[in-house]
Amino acid sequence: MSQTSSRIRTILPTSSRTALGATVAGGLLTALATAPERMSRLLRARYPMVAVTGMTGVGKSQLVERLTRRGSDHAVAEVGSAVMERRTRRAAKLHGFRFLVVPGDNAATRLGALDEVFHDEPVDGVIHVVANGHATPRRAAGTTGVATATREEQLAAELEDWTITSHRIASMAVRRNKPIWLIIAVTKTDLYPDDVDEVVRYYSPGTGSPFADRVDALRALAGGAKLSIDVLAVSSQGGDRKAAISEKRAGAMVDALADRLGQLSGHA
Ligand SMILES: Nc1nc2c(ncn2[C@@H]2O[C@H](COP(=O)(O)OP(=O)(O)OP(=O)(O)O)[C@@H](O)[C@H]2O)c(=O)[nH]1
Ligand SMILES: [Mg+2]
Repeated sequence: MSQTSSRIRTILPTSSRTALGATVAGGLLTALATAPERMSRLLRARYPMVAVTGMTGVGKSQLVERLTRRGSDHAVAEVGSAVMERRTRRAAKLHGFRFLVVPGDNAATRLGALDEVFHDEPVDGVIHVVANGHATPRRAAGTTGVATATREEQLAAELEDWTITSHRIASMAVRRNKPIWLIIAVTKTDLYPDDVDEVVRYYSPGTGSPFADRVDALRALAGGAKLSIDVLAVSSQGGDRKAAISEKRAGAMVDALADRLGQLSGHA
C-alpha cells in the first residue's frame, strides 16, 4: 500500500512536471508562432493593404509600377508574373501602402494568391484591372511562338476572370464587419483614346452590360453599405511617339487613382 502510494507520489510529480514543461514550452511555441501574425496585424492596422487583380496581360504589374514608382523610371519585365508581387509605396503619397499583385496566369499560384488576399489575410481594398479586351496574350507554359487572341476572346476572358474574382470579393465582404472598397481600373486607355467614356460605362454598375451585371450582383451580395465601387480610367503608358495620349495625361490619370486610393483608405 505504502509502496504503491510512494510509487504514485514519485510518478505524479515527474509526470506533472513533464506536463507543466510541455505546457510552458507549448505556450512559448504558440507565442512565437503567433508573434509574426500579430506583428502583421499591427502593421496592417497602420498601412492599407491592397489586392490587385485581373487577368493575365491586362497591365497589373505596370500599373502598380506606376503607382509605387519613385524617382527614376525603370521598366517592368515583359513576362507574365507567376508569383505574388509585393510592393510597398515609400514616397509621400500612398506612403506605406502595400500592393499584393495576384498573378493573372498560372493556376496553382493564382489560386493560392487569391486565397491569401481574400481569405487568409484579407485586404482593405481591391484594384481590379481591366483593359477593354487589350490584355496582352500570354503563351501557355512550355509552348513557343507568339500568342494570339482576338479582342472578343480577351473581353470574354476578362468577364470570366471578373466572375471568379467578384465571387471572392463578395465572400470576403460578407464575412467582415468592416467596409471594403473596390476600384475597377480601366487601363490601356492610350489604345482607345476616343472610346474611353463608352468603355468606362461598359465596366460601370447599373449600365446593363455583361460586366456591369456582375458588378451589380456583387453589390447585391456584399451590401451597398459595405462595398464602395469606383470605376476609373487610367493608362500606364504615354509620352512616347507611338502613344496616343501624352505623358502628362497618363500621369494625371495615375495621380487621380492614387488620390482616390488615399481617400478610400483615410490617408487623404
Ligand atoms: N499600351 C499600353 N500597354 C500597357 C499598359 N499597361 C501595360 N501595358 C503592356 O501590357 C503588357 C502586360 O502588362 P503587365 O503589367 O505585365 O500585365 P499583368 O497584368 O501584370 O500580367 P500577369 O503578370 O501575366 O498577370 C506589357 O507588355 C505592358 O507593357 C498601358 O497602359 N498601355
Ligand atoms: Mg504581372
